[in-house]
Amino acid sequence: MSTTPLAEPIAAPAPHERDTIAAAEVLVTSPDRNFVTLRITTGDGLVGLGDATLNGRELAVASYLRDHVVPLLVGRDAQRIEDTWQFLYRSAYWRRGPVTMAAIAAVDTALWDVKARRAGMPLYQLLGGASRGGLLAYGHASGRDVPELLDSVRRHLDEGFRAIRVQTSVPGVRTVYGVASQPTSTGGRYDYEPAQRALVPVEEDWDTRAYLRHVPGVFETVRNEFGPALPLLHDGHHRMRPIEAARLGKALEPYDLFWLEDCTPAENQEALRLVRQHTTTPLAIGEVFNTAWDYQTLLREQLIDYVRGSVTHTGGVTALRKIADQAAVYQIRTGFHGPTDISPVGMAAALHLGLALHNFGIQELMPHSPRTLEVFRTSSTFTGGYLHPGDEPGLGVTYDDEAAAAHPYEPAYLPYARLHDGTVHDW
Ligand code: EZ4
Ligand code: CO
Repeated sequence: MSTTPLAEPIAAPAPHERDTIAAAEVLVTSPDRNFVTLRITTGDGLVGLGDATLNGRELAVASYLRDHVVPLLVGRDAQRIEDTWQFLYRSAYWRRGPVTMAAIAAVDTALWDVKARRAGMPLYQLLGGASRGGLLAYGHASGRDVPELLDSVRRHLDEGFRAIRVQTSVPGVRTVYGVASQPTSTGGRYDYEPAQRALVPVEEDWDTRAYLRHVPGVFETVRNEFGPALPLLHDGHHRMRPIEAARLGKALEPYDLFWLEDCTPAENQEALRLVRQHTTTPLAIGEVFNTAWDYQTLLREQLIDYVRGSVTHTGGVTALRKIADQAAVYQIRTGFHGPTDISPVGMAAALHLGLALHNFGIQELMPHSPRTLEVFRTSSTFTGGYLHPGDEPGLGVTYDDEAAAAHPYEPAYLPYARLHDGTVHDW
């Protein structure tokens, strides 16, 4: 009897000396808000950056990286991005989760930065080249009353925004997600910044029935004031039950929203079936998702129109690109999360990916404060309503150690909400 000889194991070639990861550092800084950054240096001194910021849980990711990932990276081949991703994801045994996936994202993004710098190209060129001239961005207008909201929309138009998210206060509710406490930017921070520096989270209140009564009239006013063409968006921030979300989507149909975001808590994908049956208002979801599996039902059953993940929280460029490609099969487009708690590094990665993807839809933009931009110097631009990552090799972001050192970590938390009877509600 003859037996087929088994193939001998074949090892990948050892990395070229210059491509070996020589160092990986975890950098924590707080220029107006906390950021965690991974910096990888190769044998020949090329540097790559990755964002690992998880708002309100920053030090958990810093520890995950410092204690459990950095020791595994040193000596590995910086060119092998996919292999490193799979190694970090599968070898941990404990899969998924925001801390793990933010840590993997930082490694992945830093390695893409290195690879693009090595190639002497902006990252979007390695991802297939530009599919468009720039990325349509939306900003956050809000108001404590309708006149203040209309002023805020006007100010965003003056600043160049060509798509606007509208959040409004609600009569009878003291504090509402997305509404700035000041009518204008103050202290270098953008209008609405949910995380507060404190040792415990701030408590807010909530009343879904009051919200549902109020919001459609606000959109009617905004639509009448600014005409039919301006793309308007709204974030429900996980506060509604499915039937409530369905009702809001239906009530907003006359005002032609670009999207209704996070209308129900995101972990129950099946909830979107009910919402979808009742409304043609486009739906966006996923800023708290961290893997492709969180989108599985939503994409396969075409229950959403926009994928809200971010490079920072979904396992990096490698993973978010796969999600976007899966979405493309169903004509679902991207609308990546872009709050200030995603650092300029994470933002740059999103811009390179968005520029290259065919099914890019829109990009959220909460401008970073001047102090943040002194630590993270970025080549990205915002002109005429469009974002562009710039044409420097890599991501186009550098990290200023000296500027960063002036801003040590400070505990900060997102708020949380209680109903008027004291019950904790989704925030
Ligand atoms: O509450 O980024 O669409 N944007 C949002 C954000 C999130 C924060 C959480 O860290 O919902 O304002
Ligand atoms: Co949101």
